[in-house]
Amino acid sequence: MAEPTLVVGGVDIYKGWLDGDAQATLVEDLRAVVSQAPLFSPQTPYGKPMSVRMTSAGKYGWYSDRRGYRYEARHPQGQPWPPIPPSVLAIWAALVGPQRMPDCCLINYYKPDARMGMHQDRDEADFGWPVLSVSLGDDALFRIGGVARGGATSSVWLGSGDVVVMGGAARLCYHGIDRIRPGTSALLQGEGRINLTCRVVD
Ligand code: MD3
Ligand code: FE
Repeated sequence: MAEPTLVVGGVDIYKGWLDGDAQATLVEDLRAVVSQAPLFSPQTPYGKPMSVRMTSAGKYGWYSDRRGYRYEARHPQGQPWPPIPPSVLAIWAALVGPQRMPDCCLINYYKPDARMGMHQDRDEADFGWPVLSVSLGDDALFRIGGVARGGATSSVWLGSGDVVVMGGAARLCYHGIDRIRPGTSALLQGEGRINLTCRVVD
């Protein structure tokens, strides 16, 4: 398996894993997903809309409303989620392995003022599988802490084409996105950032 460029808080970061052509192909494939499964703003269990807009591909999509955080087999409009594009699965196969493909590819879209508060990813059944994340578009300030809320954190800027793999002890670390830096990438039409997170759910 490939060696990460750097390891921050136990998370493996592959800087520039995707070249410009690969990034452009991904964006095209994701636009096709979004045309079938439009972006929406999930409500938190506390009733506030999230600032990040989302949709998913795969067997399950991540969803949230007043009833809580969970995975759903259908988009809120009722249709099944589109399949995960082969361009995304290829990244998973290269960095996680080909034995088991992810059940969900969550697509997060950040406008310049969007952020994601510190949280754990714990809605999946088996934390033995890593989460893989792909950054596209503007740079984002990523923050990672420990497995308990509060305590020391480390920050790192993620740029377009960077891939992050969270496995082992890091799988349950608190993490979030403090802010994005608009205008740092020309990949997308206008400002913003896309993040993909691939997860095994069942
Ligand atoms: C560290 N997304 O969708 S990806 C999320 O950039 C999420 O949109 C952020 O956190 C984003 O849940 C961060 C990097 C990431 C994803 C999952 C992790 C880091 C992680 C799980 C455990 C530890
Ligand atoms: Fe997360």
